[in-house]
Amino acid sequence: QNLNINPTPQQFVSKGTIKMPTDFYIQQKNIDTATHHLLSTFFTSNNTNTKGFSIIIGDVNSKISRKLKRKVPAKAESYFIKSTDKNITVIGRDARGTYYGVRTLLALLQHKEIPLGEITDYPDVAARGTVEGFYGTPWSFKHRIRQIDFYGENKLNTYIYGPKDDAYHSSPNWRKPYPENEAAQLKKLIDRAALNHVDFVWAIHPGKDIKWNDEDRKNLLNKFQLMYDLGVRAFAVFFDDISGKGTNPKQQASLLNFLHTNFIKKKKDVKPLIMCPTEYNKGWSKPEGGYLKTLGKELDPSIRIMWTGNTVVADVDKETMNWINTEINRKAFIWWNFPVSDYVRNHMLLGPTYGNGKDIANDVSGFVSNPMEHAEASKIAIYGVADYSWNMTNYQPEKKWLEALKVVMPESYNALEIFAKHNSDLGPNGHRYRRKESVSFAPEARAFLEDLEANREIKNFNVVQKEFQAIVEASYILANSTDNTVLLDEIGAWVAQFQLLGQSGLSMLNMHTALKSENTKDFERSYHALKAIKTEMYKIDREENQNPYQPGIKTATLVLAPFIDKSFVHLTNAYNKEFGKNLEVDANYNPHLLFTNVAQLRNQPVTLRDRTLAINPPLEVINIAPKDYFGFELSEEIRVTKLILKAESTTAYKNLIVETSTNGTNWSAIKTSEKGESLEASINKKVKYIRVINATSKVLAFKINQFWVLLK
Ligand code: LTM
Repeated sequence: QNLNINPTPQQFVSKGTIKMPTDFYIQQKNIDTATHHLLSTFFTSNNTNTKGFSIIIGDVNSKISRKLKRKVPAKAESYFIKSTDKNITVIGRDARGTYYGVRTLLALLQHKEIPLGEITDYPDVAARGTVEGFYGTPWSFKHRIRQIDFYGENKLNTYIYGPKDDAYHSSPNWRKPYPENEAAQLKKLIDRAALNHVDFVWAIHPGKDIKWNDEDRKNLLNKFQLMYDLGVRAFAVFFDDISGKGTNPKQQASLLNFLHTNFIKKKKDVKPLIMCPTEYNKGWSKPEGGYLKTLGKELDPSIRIMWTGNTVVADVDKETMNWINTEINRKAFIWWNFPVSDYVRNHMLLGPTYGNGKDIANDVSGFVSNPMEHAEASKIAIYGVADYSWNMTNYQPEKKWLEALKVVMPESYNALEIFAKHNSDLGPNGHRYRRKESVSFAPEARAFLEDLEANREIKNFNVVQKEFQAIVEASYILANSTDNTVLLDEIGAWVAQFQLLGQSGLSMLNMHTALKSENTKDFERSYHALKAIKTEMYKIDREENQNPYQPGIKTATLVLAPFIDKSFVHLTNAYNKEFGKNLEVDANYNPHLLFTNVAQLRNQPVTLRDRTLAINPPLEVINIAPKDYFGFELSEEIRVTKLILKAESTTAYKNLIVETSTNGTNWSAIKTSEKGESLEASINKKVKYIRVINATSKVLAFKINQFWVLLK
């Protein structure tokens, strides 16, 4: 029997069912405020009295049958439930275990019948949840409240608060207290987390400007105390994405040990520290520098060290864990960079949670997901993370994904499934992290194109037509759904784009039908309709989600959109040939290339918008060795008018030279000037190559916030 509970309980021995009683008699023994509150959400004076169906709830120290207490696993946060036709007993190993037992109990009481039998349950991973650690607009108060409740519902116990764009989390304001209104909201969140048995871990990111002196040690202690006063009982220190003095592992370890001794240990009620290292993935670790080994050796053993895997954005497996755990002398705390989309902001990542090894439960001290700026939409992935980190070996990505869709949209989940299955991949990106998309439709698209290009009868025409119709209908349903308007607010622009894409697919099919029956009037109408739809899509892309990194709204980019484009091009060419016409065939691609020898930039996408050619700004610090360069190789000699570089710190500008070339061998330097925070060059000549080069003999490390050239 499937209990339909997330996360999936470790063991359930079924002994049939009984009809749901109407009245209950609740005996609460040794339960805390959070559990008491949770019980009060279901059991009220309307459905409880001493003659009702008996439910006994307590922990292993309560006065409950010893025989039953022995069945509670000897693991933190575990619980045991026995349900018979006479009564139900819920026993937790500890306060959180009892809370989780009650969560399960309430789920059992949601149906017409109560499942009888025994549930023995515990989490595989100690710390499970999320790290709000992305760049971009931090989640709102309303979203955070919804998240924390969602974590409680899904037995996630950790929310690490570390939004990169919270001024009081990072430099230079980490030293300052939160303004009163923000502090008041944080307090509410911390209280809400306690009510959901979620550890609210407040993270600080001081490494950009930290001074390794007593004053900054005091500043840190002071800020921790302020957060403690707001109710925080768990802390993290992040040293990711920094350069310069702050990256020194000995100093980092010494500071963290200082905080451990002078704050964590003294307080008695605070959890062990969590830290994010500067070399937080294998790709960036330089064993010769001994960074990780130093942390491993010098950090107090209780301090947990975060790790993103073999690269910044990666799935982790046994090998990943073996390598890092040996380096740091402890079990790494996984910071999983999914479904975070701060480096592909024009995409929605709504696919299943998959890719991590199912055999690493004993190798990690924690597993948290870094989500999207879109909190509600991220719940689809987080739901999977809850199950994966609780019951790893039994984790089933697809099943959990379908369940998650139903949880976030209880009415319109079928429409959401159509939308989400085509909006999962990230598109090409600097981290080369990709996700499956349009899995069941991909073979249909391939077969359709093969038939089309071979000028054969299209065998699966109806299947493809049905899919496009479903896309249009699903988009209408979603756009007008009322069962999760918070989600709709986030995905609305993508849904509008998706609907247009579906409509463009239908027009493409009409073009095919018209061509086959030699109906030029119908063909041209559908051709122009498709072009008009594309214009509307272009408008949405230019008007919505205009962030400075990856502006716009992209939908179904892995399979559907290229499929429609290819078919459109093929059909238009065939039509032009057959009827001697000259209808325009769109080729909306960027012919220019990135030109660099910097390994960290090699996969960075280049975008062309109007006449502006830009590198997609990476979020990490880039190390530019002597003579290393980055720039563009144009498709042909083109007049370039202007070059702009905006780095996070302007100190590197004096060490950089802008050069142009017509052949990639002979270079001429262009005069640059510093204007405000930018390095600018006025060029106004025809070139094929243009680059910025490190003209010094030392490595330059800086973040590139903007880099673009203007083409004439
Ligand atoms: O991953 C880590 C440890 N740090 C940052 C994150 O803040 C960011 O969200 C992700 C994804 O872009 N990459 C990082 O480097």
